[in-house]
Amino acid sequence: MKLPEHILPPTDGDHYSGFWGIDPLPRGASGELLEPCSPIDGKPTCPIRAAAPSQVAEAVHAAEHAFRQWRMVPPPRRGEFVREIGDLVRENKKELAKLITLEAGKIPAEAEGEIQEWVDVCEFAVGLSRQLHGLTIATERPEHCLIENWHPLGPVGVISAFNFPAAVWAWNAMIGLVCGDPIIWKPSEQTPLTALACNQIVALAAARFGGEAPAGLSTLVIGKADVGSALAADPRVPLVSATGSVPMGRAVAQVVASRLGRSLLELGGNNGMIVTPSADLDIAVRAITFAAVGTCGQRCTSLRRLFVHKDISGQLIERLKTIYSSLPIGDPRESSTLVGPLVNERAFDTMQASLAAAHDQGGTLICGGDRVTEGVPAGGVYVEPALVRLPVQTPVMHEETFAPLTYIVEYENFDDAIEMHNAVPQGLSSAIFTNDVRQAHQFIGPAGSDCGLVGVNIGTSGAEIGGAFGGEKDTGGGRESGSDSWRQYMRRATCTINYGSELPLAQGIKFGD
Ligand code: UN1
Repeated sequence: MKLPEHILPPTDGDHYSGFWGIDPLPRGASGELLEPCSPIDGKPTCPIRAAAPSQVAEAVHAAEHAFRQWRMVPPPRRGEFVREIGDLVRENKKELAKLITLEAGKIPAEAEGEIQEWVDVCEFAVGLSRQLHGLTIATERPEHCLIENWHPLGPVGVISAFNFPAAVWAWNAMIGLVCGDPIIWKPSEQTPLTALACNQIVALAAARFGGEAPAGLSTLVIGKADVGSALAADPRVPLVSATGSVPMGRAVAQVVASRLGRSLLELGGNNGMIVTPSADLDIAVRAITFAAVGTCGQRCTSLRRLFVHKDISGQLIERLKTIYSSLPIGDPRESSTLVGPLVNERAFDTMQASLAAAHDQGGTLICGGDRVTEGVPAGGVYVEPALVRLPVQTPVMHEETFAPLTYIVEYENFDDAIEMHNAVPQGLSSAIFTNDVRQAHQFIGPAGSDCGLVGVNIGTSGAEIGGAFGGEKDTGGGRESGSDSWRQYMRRATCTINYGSELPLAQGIKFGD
């Protein structure tokens, strides 16, 4: 695949540099040489010189410097910068999506959808730039005024995963930028070209914007876990937003907490759906299919667990079996493909291990699970989406397997279904299919789904950017993107102003009067 050179920074000798700010030239990275491969065919995409952990400190230093300037730029003007970014993203949507296809193996519709999330969050952030508001609060003291000011927080570290190589950074970066924060980004080492292109878009926007966007405002530090650890450990980074596995998030959170920094975690999901007898099965099967096999089951919001009422399970399973068995699997660059590759061999091994465990735990394979080798590019890891029926929710269902693997368990009693749904360590996304208004409200109510994202008659994946995105329990508790997530990227100052000539003390205290 020809790379869209015009949106990538120039190569540094024979490789790209993984240390790259918004100033015009990449600086030499001095870490190890990374050689990521495309999930499509296992071929190397491009050699990247990783940033050394010491270069993280350099990036943070530059970000601190940029912060002093950027925090004084009025928020709506910062919004104009993000608008410039959004315009460039629109112009380059297809090229950016091609990089996601190359590095993450997504089909174009989903890769372009991911870039559209970036456009959407730019628009959200531009509007937000005029709405970063605090409260005025009633004060107990005469001739006093009590107000909240929201101020920029400082450099924000963003650690993102391979499966959403642009959008997750964009949620954090676009909101962080309008809030007045510089961004230091450690992307997945699987997707460096996408990261380089995204940062190049920011650099181009900075050039259009003029000197108001300082060097150091947006920096990329590509590397392995040591680079992420250096970012998490740096006391000059008040907020670290990390997306990825639960063990990664636990490690990052502990390091950040030990220096009393803030972390914003978006970790594993093990998302479930309840299908009740009144469900509209025509839309349910479509929702299940997109949620379970879209992105080859490699979204944190992918559907993994289905709880189906016993009266409809037979027909639902038959319909899903027919669809799962006829899905076009293959090269994501072909327009007919709906299921692209898994990211690597390890993902396939993990899926096989889960299938074996499910079998040992009493599961029956309804369809799928085999490797596909015919009619797909050699060197890629292609697999048939699998559907497994289990008598009860067994231990394997408590784990997130990042692959197109759907477990089905029958239920009889609705309360039991909710109980089973909530009985896993993760709490990201959830859904119910029902036309029963009571069950729908029970599911979205306080004793219903315990997840951060709760859908009625929709699938678990594909959240809009306008809502706060994230989940509970092992998912980490963070909320990114829309609603009032912006507050995490700012600090709150409670300001009390005495405009009188007396000095009344709070709580009516008299002190030496
Ligand atoms: C992720 O998989 O890390 O809701 C993010 C969705 C997308 C984001 C997924 N908007 O599926």
